[in-house]
Amino acid sequence: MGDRITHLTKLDQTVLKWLADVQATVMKRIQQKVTVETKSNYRDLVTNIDREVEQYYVSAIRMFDPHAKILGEEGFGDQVKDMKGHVWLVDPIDGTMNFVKQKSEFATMLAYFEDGKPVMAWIMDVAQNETIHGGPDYGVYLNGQLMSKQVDSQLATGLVILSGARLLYEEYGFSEIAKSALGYRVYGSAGISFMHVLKGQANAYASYMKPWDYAAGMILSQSIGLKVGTIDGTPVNVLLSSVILTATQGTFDDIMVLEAKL
Ligand code: 2AM
Ligand code: CA
Ligand code: CA
Ligand code: CA
Repeated sequence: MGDRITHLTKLDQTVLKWLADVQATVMKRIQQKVTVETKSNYRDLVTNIDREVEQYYVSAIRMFDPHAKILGEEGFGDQVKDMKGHVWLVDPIDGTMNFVKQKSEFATMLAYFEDGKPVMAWIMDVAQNETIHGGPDYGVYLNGQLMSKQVDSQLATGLVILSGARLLYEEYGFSEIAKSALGYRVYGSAGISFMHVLKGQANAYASYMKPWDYAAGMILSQSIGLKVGTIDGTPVNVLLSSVILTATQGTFDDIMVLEAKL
């Protein structure tokens, strides 16, 4: 076990250095001209910074872990078909619209698996220079400070964070969840949303997400004792997009009761 912790500590320190590099570069580049393009539709934005950061991660991972497979949103990694061996999931800029319009409330995320087993994850709130990092055998840290498990809570007593589009179009029972909670919030970044739940500021976060949107948040949530699952109760397959719910146990159960009534 001592060897395992040494190995995880080295991994953590290595990735934290990459994150410090990315943080400094992104906050400098954000003051210069950012090239914004659209992908699948006019609201689906990508910038030169999203691409540059992903390329940085891909070359850093290749150097550190040459046999690893990398699944990155912007496509500079590999075609990952299974979770065998070392697999990294990368979201270079999460909340690109916030990045472009607010220059705040966007994240950068990495998740690392060995033979399908969650090992370590990192979510950085880039503008705040705040990172939540850790894993199931390592503990969960906020900027290097061990985080404690939150107290359990019910849906009616706290905030839930939801995807704006799903709420607006009343999909997946999101409006029922919002009505049953004390209050609801929409942040426009999966990473920032996960951070709020990890810190105990919200009871739950639910959104339709792609693998790189939720892989890191899922690992950190499970490692701190939060419940993570798909909203329809099917097992999570981290290579597939689905509606993922992360919540305290009590709130998770309350939301699943609502979902069963839909
Ligand atoms: P992105 O900025 O990395 O694309 C915004 O609502 C949140 O949802 C962000 O975390 C954003 O990630 C993600 N997102 C954007 N488009 C999405 C889509 N079509 N499906 C799922 N998540 C999406
Ligand atoms: Ca995107
Ligand atoms: Ca994302
Ligand atoms: Ca992204």
